[in-house]
Amino acid sequence: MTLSALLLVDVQYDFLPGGSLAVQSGDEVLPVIRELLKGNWEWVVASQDYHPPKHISFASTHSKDAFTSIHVPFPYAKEGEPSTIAQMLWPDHCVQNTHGAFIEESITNALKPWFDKNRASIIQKGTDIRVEAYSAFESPIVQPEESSLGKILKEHNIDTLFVVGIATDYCVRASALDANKAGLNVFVIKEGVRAVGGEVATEKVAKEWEKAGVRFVNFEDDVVKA
Ligand code: VGL
Ligand code: ZN
Repeated sequence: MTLSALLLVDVQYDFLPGGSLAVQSGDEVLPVIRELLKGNWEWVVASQDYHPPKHISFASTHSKDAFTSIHVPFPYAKEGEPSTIAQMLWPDHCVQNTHGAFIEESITNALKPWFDKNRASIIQKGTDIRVEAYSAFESPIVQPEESSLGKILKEHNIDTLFVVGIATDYCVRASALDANKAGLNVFVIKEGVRAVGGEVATEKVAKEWEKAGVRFVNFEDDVVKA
């Protein structure tokens, strides 16, 4: 038997139109996600990018321009690994306890029945001021299957994960790849994701997913309804 969970990646105000790191057409994922939340899932997880002020990924922290890249120390480097990593710099976004960090209201409301049934969880990430965390599995700090999300999914015998949210080329990309590494069958739903880098970035990520075995499917595909 297949047990499926739905992962909503960072459906937060700062990634939606009007937000500090707004993704073009990001709001188009909202009706798709509301529809999916009417489905029959074993578990629903919402990830929340949740940075402290002065986070390492903020351009302002380094007095640099956003959307440039620098090298920063990586405190979790293992022996023999480089002690610095490339870090893309972003506008301040999803700062803890600010409006931009909230999960969008219609999605929050649609999640309520799942929490009432005790079949949902929120995973906060990027809470360590020193490290970026694109993946809901908190990569690269922990192994995907050992992360809190990995444990939740294992506990509930989930073998299949459907993924939607923002942004395709960062947090959705990393979360889907980590889910695949954790041994799950992973389906990303096209209509339910949008990329910072638009179509070009989406195609690049789609190729990477294909190589890894992550499937990039349409909402109407039978597999989504199953
Ligand atoms: C994300 C950039 C910075 C994302 C989060 O949710 O894809 N992108 N932080
Ligand atoms: Zn972030």
